[in-house]
Amino acid sequence: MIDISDRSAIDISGKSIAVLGIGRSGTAAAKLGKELGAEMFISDINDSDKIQHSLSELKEYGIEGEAGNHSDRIQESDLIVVSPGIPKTSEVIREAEQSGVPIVGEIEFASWFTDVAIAAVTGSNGKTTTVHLLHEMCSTDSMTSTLAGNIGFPFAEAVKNDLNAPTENRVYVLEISSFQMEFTNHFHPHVSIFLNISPDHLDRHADMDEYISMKMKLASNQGSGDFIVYNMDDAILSDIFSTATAAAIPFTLGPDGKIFGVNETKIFDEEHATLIDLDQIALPGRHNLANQLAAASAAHLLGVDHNHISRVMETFAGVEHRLEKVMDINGVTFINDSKATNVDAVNVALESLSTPTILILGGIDKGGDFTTLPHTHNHIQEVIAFGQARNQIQTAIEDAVRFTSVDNLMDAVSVSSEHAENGWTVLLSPGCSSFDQFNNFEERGRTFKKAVAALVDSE
Ligand code: UMA
Repeated sequence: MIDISDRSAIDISGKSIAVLGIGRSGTAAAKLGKELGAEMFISDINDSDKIQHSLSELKEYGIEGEAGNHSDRIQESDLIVVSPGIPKTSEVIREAEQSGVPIVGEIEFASWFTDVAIAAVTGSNGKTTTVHLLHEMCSTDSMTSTLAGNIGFPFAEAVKNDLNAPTENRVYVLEISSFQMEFTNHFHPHVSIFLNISPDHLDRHADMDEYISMKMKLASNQGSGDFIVYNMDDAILSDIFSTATAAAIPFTLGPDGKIFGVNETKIFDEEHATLIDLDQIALPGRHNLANQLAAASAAHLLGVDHNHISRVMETFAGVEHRLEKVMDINGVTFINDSKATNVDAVNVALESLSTPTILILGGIDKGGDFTTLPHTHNHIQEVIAFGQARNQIQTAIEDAVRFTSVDNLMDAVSVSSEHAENGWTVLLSPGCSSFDQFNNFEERGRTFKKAVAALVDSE
């Protein structure tokens, strides 16, 4: 077995390592380990065409694997690397825990092989927008930023690329989910960024306390010289970080942020110099202002010039699948917010709109409460629900607003276009994960956009 207690002494060369899950993370971790001289074996409980395709690609790379079951070979390895989608309650993990083989997540594994500074963003909502903003802010003449993690580009792949072509003055900007923190020991961001905490993934984590404690692991190895950027408007975060050992840097939508403050008209810095006028910021919405402040504070700590930070704020218009305007058809605006996989994100999307709205919800429920949506947001005219959670959503919505149940997203788009009136918005903000009908939220968002485009073609 590999002794992982001392990070600086970890040596995987010649050791046998089993990787669980042949998705993006698992594939990248297996290739990274192979590159570093370990004997890699990869295993997936499912046996789809896609997995078979990945297996043959990995075989060409010199990595053996299996699909359809997790064999005993896993428990005989020196180390197990787990993909984020595999819960710690799964059978294969329980067996591994009994056999005593050390288990780490893909993020932890990758982090052993780089000393590049890491800025890691977590939170229930806004992570994707914030990492994109921070990545733009850290892409300067003197700094190279690599964006990786939960956004879909595995950290292990980024680290492997850098082994082959190391770049000076690099920073890794990582989006980190609670799943990715389940098996970490030494993972150590230089700057950790905590956006907000609200109920999410309660189908995976035992309860809210466990969910919060997974997120907090992001800061557990930080010490003097490191920074925790946190949202002091969030009661849970504010409570936790008032006693942090790493320098805690609060941001807020008010004037009292540590690095930047906000008043009615502008964001200003510690010297009270204007960073930017609020009406010059390209990305609308108060929730996005919080994301901008988080990214700007982290960028400042990483040494980025304020002129460059404000230039990014002036030009950054948003991220695909996150409140993305698709098009206007006959006075109806279609918005793709497929990245909203929990009810809190749906609330944020609805708060940013004031027009009469048809809300499309559905997918696999993650323990969210849909009941309050039509009562909190009076502009909802109708809820259309699709997929596995649609009956559950119907029960929650009751007769608060018009309700239509459909099989799939394509049907939801076509019903919405029949029901929407001039001046209305059709918002896909599903509040659920996508895996009942799609590979991921990106595929769900693209399907929505195609279905909307098809409405134009059919006219
Ligand atoms: N599997 C097993 N054994 C099991 C259970 C599952 O082998 O007991 C297999 C599955 O069959 C599957 C693989 O494990 O083939 C699943 O791996 P994965 O779900 O970790 O998929 P990846 O492609 O590696 O994607 C992961 C993240 N997925 C999840 O956290 C669910 C991606 O985040 C991330 O972009 C990617 O790594 C790159 O690092 C997606 C996500 O939905 C976007 N994240 C959640 C969210 O944002 O809400 C947390």
